[in-house]
Amino acid sequence: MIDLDSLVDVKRGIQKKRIFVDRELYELEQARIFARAWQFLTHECLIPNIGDYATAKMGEDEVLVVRQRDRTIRAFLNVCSHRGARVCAAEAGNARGFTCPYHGWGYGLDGALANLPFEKDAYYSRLDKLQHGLKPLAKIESYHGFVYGCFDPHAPSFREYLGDAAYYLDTLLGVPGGLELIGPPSRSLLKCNWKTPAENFVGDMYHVGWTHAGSMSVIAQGPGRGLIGNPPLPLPAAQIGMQFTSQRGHGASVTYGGTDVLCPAEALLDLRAWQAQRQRVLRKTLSAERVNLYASTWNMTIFPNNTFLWGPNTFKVWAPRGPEAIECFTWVLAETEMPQALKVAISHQANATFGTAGILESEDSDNMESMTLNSRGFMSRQLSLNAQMGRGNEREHPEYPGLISDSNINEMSYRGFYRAYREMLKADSWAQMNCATQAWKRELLEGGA
Ligand code: UNU
Ligand code: FES
Ligand code: FE
Repeated sequence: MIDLDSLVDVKRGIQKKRIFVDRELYELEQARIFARAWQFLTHECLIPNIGDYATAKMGEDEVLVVRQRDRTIRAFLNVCSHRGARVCAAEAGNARGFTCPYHGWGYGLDGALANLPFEKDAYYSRLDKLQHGLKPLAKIESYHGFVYGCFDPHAPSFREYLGDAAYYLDTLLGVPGGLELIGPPSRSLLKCNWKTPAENFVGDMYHVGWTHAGSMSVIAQGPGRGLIGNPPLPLPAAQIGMQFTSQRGHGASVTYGGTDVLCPAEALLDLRAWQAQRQRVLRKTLSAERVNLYASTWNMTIFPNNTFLWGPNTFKVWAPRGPEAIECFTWVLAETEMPQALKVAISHQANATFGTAGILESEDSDNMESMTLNSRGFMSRQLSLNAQMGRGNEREHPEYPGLISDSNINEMSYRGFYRAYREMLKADSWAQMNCATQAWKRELLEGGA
């Protein structure tokens, strides 16, 4: 039996290093997190037409997401009901149905078994086709065009799952015309535990001026340049940014201004003009705080393993493949109403910085792989991880929901992520989680007291 309280000590803000390599814990994560949490699948704009499909990963399961004849979206395990081969081998495309490459069982767009070879001659019509469709997901929802799925029929709605994080996400998703993803996603394999990127994106601005000092010194523009090498902050921390965390572990670090920090010089003026015009529009309906959030740089994780950068504009899923490996999917994030030329510039920026071969991506990957490999040793894995930065400074805010800290360089959202992680591993049901979470703020606040 795993002693979760000793692996994740919420009050002290520490975790055991073995969380990155332990096989038994990994299996528990599959059962309790990836089989129950909402996970990102695709964006509606990537499967606009009837018969359009994309494959996605939920935990280690492969899922086939399909636009139906009535224009709704359904999703199924990409597993043939006959002998279990992968039904659809392509990453994305358009089809009238799906035929398994092994023995030719044919499924409709709705996942129903439509064609059974030798149905009369060899099965003597005794196989009930209705019982042998593709296994559908329990839940699927489109949130402002972003499609999420869930295997657990008892899970709350995606909006409820977001909780306090919805306020922050809606600030971006609510721009006129909304957001879109540019695909297909690039895919890469990394030798790291899935939590190493999830925790980095949930709120690590600490590493940016240091890990990325090399690439930032070449490409950073504007005020972001001032952070290279982690010099003393030029302003009080509260004027540089904030961090938030929420009940289910979603969180972010927000750096005020500087969304153009990594923007290529030739697109800089266009991007600034676009954002200035957007801010004028948003000011009519949103509070000053929210307009400021729109105009800021974000690192965010939607628990468990969906992360994005607002500013550099990459949107990712870090799908687990065993304790020490992941498959990373990367899309580019853009505002739907942006002119095409600006989307192209953003796409170049995103791929050059945090795409598969992005120069900042490789700096991050080095850290994520070393943290994982370095947790394998018998002695090393008994050490602890420290996420105590900013303890005692977390607080509630009159406008911002959840808990916030008055600095973007902080580890409050790490503590929030691992608090929710431990709770989801421990709880037998959503009711138990809901009961435990009523005290979530108190537990984090008491840690700092
Ligand atoms: O590494 C990061 N998370 C980052 C780097 C975020 C924003 C700008 C640069
Ligand atoms: Fe943070 Fe070493 S300084 S991991
Ligand atoms: Fe980074």
